[in-house]
Amino acid sequence: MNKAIYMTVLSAGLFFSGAAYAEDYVITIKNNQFSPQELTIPANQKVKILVKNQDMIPAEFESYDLNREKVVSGNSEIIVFVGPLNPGNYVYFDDFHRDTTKGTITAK
Ligand SMILES: [Cu+2]
Repeated sequence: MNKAIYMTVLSAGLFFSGAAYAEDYVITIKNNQFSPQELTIPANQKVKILVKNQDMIPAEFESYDLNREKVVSGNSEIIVFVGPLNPGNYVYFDDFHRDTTKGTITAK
């Protein structure tokens, strides 16, 4: 096939592989609290999580269990991919507010 058609097929393939992710999940930060504090996601699947910071000050979404660390500026959002995870509980926290801002992701 010619190159233009090949590129179209290739990008269609990328598009459909994008659709293979589980639905998007949202974690919101407001008043130094995660919401929900306990998020349940499917095990054994890659999951896309939108982390929205509705506070004016920056936060850092961090998890040793998930091996993730990413700053979220005030009034902005980031995307974090996790998994595929074995069934279990995975702790995360705001590294800038460790004492107040914690949550758990449960994969099952
Ligand atoms: Cu950190």
